[in-house]
Amino acid sequence: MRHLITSGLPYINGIKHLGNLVGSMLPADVYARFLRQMGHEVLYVCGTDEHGAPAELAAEQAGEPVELYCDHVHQEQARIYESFDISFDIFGRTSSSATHERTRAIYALLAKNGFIERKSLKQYYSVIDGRFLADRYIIGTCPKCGYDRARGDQCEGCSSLLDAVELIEPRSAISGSKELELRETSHLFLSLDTLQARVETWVREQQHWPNLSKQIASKWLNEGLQKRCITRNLKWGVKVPEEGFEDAVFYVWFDAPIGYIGITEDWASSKSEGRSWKEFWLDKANVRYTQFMGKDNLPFHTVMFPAMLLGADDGWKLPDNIKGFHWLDYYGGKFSTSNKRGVFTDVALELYPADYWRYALMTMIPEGGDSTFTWKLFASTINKDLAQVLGNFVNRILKFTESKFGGLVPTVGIEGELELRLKANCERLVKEYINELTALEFRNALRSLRALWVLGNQYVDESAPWKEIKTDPSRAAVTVRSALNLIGLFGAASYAVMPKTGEQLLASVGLQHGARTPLHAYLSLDKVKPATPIANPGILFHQIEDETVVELEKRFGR
Ligand code: B3M
Ligand code: ZN
Repeated sequence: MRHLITSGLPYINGIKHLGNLVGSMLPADVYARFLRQMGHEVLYVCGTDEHGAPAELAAEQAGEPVELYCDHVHQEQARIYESFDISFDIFGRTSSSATHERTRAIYALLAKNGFIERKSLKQYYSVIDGRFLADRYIIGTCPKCGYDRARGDQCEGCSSLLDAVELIEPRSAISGSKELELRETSHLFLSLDTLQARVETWVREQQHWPNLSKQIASKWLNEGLQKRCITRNLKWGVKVPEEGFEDAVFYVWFDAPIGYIGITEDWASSKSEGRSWKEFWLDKANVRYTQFMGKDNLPFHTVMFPAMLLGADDGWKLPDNIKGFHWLDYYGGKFSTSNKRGVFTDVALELYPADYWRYALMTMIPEGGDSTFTWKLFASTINKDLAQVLGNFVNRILKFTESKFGGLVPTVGIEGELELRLKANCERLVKEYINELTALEFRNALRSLRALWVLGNQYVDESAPWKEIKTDPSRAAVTVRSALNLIGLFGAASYAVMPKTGEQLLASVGLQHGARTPLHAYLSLDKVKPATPIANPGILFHQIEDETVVELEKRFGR
């Protein structure tokens, strides 16, 4: 079984905040690393989503031509994710020719199969802005719930999908102007209504999806699918292969998910050494496909993209599992790119190493509902879990090995009752951890990981090797050897969440991270060879003091 993993393609209009990272790329990376470590073949595909009006407008604001703007932001985003150790097999771009061509090919199949309709449409043209306004650039009151800042494509108040003309009291989000004219232009529509039955049948088979994904899919299906316009009057985007559409491009949500395929094609042609993208997209039975994304992207992934692939009817692989996340808030309010509120991925890395963020964010992941980031919570997570539990255990054992055993893994001594119990407990927790990661239950998995580290401290507190060394040195040797093996186990188990730390822990006891060494292999607590010299990396995690928290709150707001 090959695993295909995708995370929602980050939009190109700037540097993303931590909420974006924890709601898609980070959990996808933890899953990808975990699967590779367990011996599975994994292809993790992601990239920037580059088309649409927001890209045009962001480029305009930056004073750059849109192509150049996208080049810059793509490079910048790629650099940041690399620094977060996100292990993409490729971080591509929807602006590449592969995605453009694949979009037109899928469009052609949909047209051939009768799922495309041509209709003329009245669309808002803003006289002041001198352009047609894409749906999300029209703001008004939601006809369904009355929220007064609903966007023309979707209401954030009730998450209904909308058509801009349905909005009450529409105005331009760019200039605020109410001088809008409805002008008639010709557009292409995807017949989601005629595809509804196929999508429904498919969704009904997806009982194993997380509840959030099932709920959103059912909500959309129960409302009844409507024909959806898939063209826009913009310059920047995928050209439409139809006469009369020379001034139009495809709607960004039409080509963006096709980007998963196009980017896989780019992977195959540039980095795969002869592999074909078809092995992942046209070999249904031998691929397991898992998607990660924020909840606002769920309607498109649970219904619209599947509808497109089902309608294209060419043997496409559909996702087996779709994991959506709620919002990570900043002090109870939204992280906001436009208002520069919260912590952004570039700045975060200037403050603390990637593993601090990866661990802390994974413990706060908005899985069952929205969750909140505060600096106090961040600091206490680093201090309590990483510094006081994991770091403290590792540092005191390595130091003790240096001072009492000449820095070598002890050779003498026979295991006793305590070690048997320790192994049984490790086995139980590692099994839980593996099951939880497999089930994409990240909160539970992180709790199991921490519980595993706690076992280490409990074990050495109980054996007290600093006393044993005086009364029964061979007992002390057993304790230290077992504890050094625990460091190996902790390294392997932590690796998916904190890759650098994981590798460092393994290296400290003379082990190497092997992509194909499954976690079970460390459970016997005998992988660390007696007489191996240890390598003490020093303090692994630094505590974050209260004064620092106050400073950070001052700098970033609260
Ligand atoms: N670009 C996510 C966003 O930035 C969106 C995901 C596309 S996934 C095909 O809102
Ligand atoms: Zn609403």
